[in-house]
Amino acid sequence: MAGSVHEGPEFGVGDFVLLHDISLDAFMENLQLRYEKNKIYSYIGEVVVSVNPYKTMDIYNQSYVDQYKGREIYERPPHIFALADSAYKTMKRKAKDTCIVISGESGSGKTEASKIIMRYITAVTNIGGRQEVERVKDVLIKSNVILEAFGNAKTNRNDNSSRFGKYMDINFDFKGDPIGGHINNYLLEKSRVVYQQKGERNFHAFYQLITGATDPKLAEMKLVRNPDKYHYIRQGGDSKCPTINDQNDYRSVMHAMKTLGFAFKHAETLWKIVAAVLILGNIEYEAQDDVHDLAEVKDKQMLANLAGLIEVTNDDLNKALTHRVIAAGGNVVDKGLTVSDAYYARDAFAKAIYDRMFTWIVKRINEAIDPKSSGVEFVGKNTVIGVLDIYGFEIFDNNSFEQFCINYCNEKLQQLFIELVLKQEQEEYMREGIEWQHVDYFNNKVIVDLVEVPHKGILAILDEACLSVGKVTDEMFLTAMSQKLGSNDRYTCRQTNPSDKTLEHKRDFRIKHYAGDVTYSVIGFIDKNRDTLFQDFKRLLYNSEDELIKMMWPEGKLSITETTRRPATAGFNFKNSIIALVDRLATKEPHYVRCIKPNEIKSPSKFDETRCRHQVMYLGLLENVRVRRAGFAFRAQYERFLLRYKMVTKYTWPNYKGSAFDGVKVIIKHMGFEKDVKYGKSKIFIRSPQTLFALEEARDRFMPNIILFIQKMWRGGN
Ligand code: AD9
Ligand code: MG
Repeated sequence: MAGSVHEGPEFGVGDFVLLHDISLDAFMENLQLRYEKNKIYSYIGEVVVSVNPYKTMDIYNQSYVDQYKGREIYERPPHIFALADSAYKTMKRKAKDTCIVISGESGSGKTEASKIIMRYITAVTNIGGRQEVERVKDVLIKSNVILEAFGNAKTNRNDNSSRFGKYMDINFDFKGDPIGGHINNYLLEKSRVVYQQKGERNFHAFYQLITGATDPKLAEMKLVRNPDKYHYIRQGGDSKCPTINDQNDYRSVMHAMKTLGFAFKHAETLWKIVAAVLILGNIEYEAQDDVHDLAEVKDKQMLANLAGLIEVTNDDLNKALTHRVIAAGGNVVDKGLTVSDAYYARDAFAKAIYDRMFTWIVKRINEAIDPKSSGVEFVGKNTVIGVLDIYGFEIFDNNSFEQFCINYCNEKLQQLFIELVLKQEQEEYMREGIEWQHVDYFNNKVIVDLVEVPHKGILAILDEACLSVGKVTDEMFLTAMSQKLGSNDRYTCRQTNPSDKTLEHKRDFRIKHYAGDVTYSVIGFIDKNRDTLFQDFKRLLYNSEDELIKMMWPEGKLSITETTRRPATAGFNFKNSIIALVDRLATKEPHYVRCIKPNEIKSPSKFDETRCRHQVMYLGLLENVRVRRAGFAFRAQYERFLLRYKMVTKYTWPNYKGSAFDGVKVIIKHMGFEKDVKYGKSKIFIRSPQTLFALEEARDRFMPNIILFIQKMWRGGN
């Protein structure tokens, strides 16, 4: 392995800050060169840029762990281990909470990166070999297996795509050993439960159950071992995915549940819910008669099977699937559903029951990893490293409410990134007593405000539309939005007048995001934001004989007259959870991994320049380089600097007698770099990359002499 961040010209520059020319072209050229030379990691200062290799790389073994452990970032070629180590060191040495924010589009390698970080942390901790700590590590790693089974799916972009956002805190004791953690999950893509696009699958759990469960178990659940028999999991076409072994994964999930201490009965219920969703998807309706179009379940046996799985009575289930109880003027009345309403209700039911199960699983995992119950003796301050693996910016052909939420989340994270990177730089200069220069950058606060400000933001306008009485359509919401936001230059309404037959009827709006323009179709916004599940289903599940299902639906206890208050909307909840997340991240010292997907075909050798360029632009990487370059390209503590470069002058080699500060000054003077550096309280700051290059080259030149010197010493000593 080459020595330092300066790996030699054939690999380009390891740190983009060291580019001679800061332009998008130069950035892309370097990124591509490095990728082609199998250098999947690079830096922008302390930010790691990672390009998905789409092949197994032998760069995560113990020898790599040893080479990065305890080192400073610039001392070794770029690697995600260096970032993990830096976060860990800050946490341990300064007893400061840190976080690692991983971003990038679907399939760019975020989840893999988060797992590599976890593995590094488990590899460098618990030197004392405490058994309780080993157990905690095992539990933390196994929790992923369960979460991925229920929250990941094959999509057209990624065979193992996380369909939820995840933030995980890992808690450490004063020795720096992991003692537990906590997970927050964000917005599971529950629409997938009832619908998948061509080429995509439902959540892995469905296929795991069907291929992995034993024959008697399947028979007990009234399932057959053929995924194509189930409407909810066959819409994408192919239920098999060559890179996934559902049968083995089922066993791993069962094993992981055991390791995490899930009660056997609870694990059974989870699979029964998965089975129930499969059967629910096959429930069909027919009209009772020609006049009313009132829905009736076609297959009564199927209904009974479903009732058996979720342990409710046939009658109650039948009623919930075909009727709605409504409170009208103090009276409670049963209203039959039309066939199309009944299908709508069925799908809403399937989504809600799965979503609620996922939330319960996260809660249960949190109990298993709770530091207080980990059994590790807990003394002194407990610090955390938070790892955020969350959906990247999404621009599809058709963008809806989900993309709107995801992109809003990315705007928030981008804002935090800009503020923190600048803030960190500013604070460091202040700490070191160095004059700060103002840097111009695009502050995306205007876009965040457009979405989230009270009363006037898009989410507020949407909530207002959802809460108003009478029938509100998506188009009415669009009109209201355009009236209030018409003058905002980040917003464009693309609605056309439906009576003008010469035009295609458009019901879109466009937002100028920091990452580019995105057009959202307004269709479905009201419905998705309201996210209503009829009280009938909640009551049904609350009355289940299965203790766990009952526990998942406490609000089913309320009677119809008690539940007139509308539950908070999906947008409102999402906004609050993201604001809380950002607040939480802001209190920690951040580290960033920016992931790039090199091509659309999962190829280990194709660098699709256009696609990569686009990602570099919307991740704001060039801006990041500029911010970093505006100040000083490089900085290092005096002791470290002297140790690394003392061989470049005869005055400092082999040992300098004075202080490290004086030694550094001798080197800089000798090399003629005085104009390019500033001396802080504990660090030297170097303005231009060329100076660092020259130092590294000088070091490389003197290295052979040093080896000779050491050999001589050895011989002399023997
Ligand atoms: V999504 O937004 O959840 O759809 P991610 O999480 O960004 O997406 P993921 O980590 O799942 O992507 O990576 C996608 C695939 O790329 C993995 O399943 C691996 O096959 C491949 N990958 C990613 N990173 C690495 C790596 N460091 N080494 C080898 C990798 N393969
Ligand atoms: Mg992922």
